Amino acid sequence: MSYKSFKNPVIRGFYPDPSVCRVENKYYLVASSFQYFPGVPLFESEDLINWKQIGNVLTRKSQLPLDGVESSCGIFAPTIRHNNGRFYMTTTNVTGGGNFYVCTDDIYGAEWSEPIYVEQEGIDPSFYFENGKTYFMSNGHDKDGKSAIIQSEIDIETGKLLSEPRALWSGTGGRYLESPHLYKINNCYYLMAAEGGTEYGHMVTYARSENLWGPYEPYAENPVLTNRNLGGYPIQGIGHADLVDDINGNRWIFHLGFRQIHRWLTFHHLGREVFLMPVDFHDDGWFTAGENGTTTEEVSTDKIPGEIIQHFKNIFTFQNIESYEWRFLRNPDAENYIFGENSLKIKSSADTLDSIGSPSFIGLHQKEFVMELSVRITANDGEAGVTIYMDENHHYDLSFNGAAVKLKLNIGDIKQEKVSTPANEKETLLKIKSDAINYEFFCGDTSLGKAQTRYLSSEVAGGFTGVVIGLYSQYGEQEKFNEFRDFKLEYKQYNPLT
Ligand code: 6LW
Repeated sequence: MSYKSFKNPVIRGFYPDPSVCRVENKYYLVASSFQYFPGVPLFESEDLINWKQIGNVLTRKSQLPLDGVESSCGIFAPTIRHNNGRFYMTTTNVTGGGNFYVCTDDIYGAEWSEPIYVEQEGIDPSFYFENGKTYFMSNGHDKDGKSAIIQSEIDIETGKLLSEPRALWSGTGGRYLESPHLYKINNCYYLMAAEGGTEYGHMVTYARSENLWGPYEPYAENPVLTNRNLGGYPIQGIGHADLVDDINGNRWIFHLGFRQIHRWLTFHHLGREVFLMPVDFHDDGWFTAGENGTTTEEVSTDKIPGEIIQHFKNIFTFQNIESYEWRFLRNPDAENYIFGENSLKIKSSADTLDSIGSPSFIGLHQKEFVMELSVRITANDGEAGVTIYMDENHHYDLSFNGAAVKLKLNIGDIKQEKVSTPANEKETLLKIKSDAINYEFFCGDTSLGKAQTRYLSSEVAGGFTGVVIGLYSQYGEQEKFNEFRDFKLEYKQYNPLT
């Protein structure tokens, strides 16, 4: 037997709430996107461990109205499923419209449909298809007002409820019962959920039944997967999971987790990422997951062919970034951005990085603790720069206005212009280097100082997102573009255990 080892997370950076489906030998995965546009990034894989983004599901304002949406609101957890040749993605816009789904017959080509709304309470909607019927589940409440996973039958053409939502299971008593997914495996229904909240107490639990509507019997050893008892381990917050089978009949659990910045520092700023562990079904019909019910950074398995090599994209330049990898804040004005061969021009909008509007900002999710970034900026109007952005109240900005390079730190109510150094040329070179603990900011080769990663973490900023590295323009008054050239972002893998 040949053992293959792969590294977690398999998708790195802020891509929370993964949901996966397989069609023949290809897997498709979606993640939450909150206030970012386009919404619900879509990935593809042929081997479970190498993932490539192939687009985004929500690409139009009519599907994704985000005006004035607060950070970490907007689009919550999605589910992707394939039925009768059609892909469906369901999610919640918590700021407007609630639960809805979109569909496409061609995941590589046409854009997805307009939203079809479903009048069912709760978040984390999911589908189960059987015998021409569609069942729709979400988190919600039972008749007594207690948290429960609820399910209705819907008309898949119109989204109309064909039955009242009914409670299926109330979990094991953990807070925030959410993330329901239903599967039929070997003639038995399995209802999986997450509990404990998406922080250090997060966990995956499940129950099973011979009947679609229950009663559901909980797995006696719940939680089936959690790292909540692994103090000091760098991977935490394991939960919100989806099962998928491969073409050889092996089963896998995709789920979210996060990497804390150091064994003894319980902060994470890269957001919740995508992890993968094997699942084992036993003769009694119950399943176990992961390594003794936990998620590890290094996974050794005989279920992935030995010849498959895990690659990560570690260098990002204007030439190799796919258009759909860029993230904008809320609904952007496309006229503020001009893409060239090795250049990007950005014109200020009326909004700034400190607002919940749509500042002129175009970003990439930070994928590794250790990175080196450089970009050449020609400033023509207002301020142009690079921001290490968690939300409007938590961001570090390295900026240039044609006269000075400034490092500005924004940590909640504390805002400090840490350094300002004169730079009289119209063009300057900005650099940022980071490790798990600090960012260091440079004008050319001159260091302007450091700022700690922890103040941009979810533990400090709150919310559900992770750091996005943004190129921005603001405070322009003449409708002129600032120009960014020679952008290079290079990552190194790093294990906080070593
Ligand atoms: C998501 C919920 C959760 O909808 O956090 O960790 C919410 N799980 O299931 C936002 O990501």
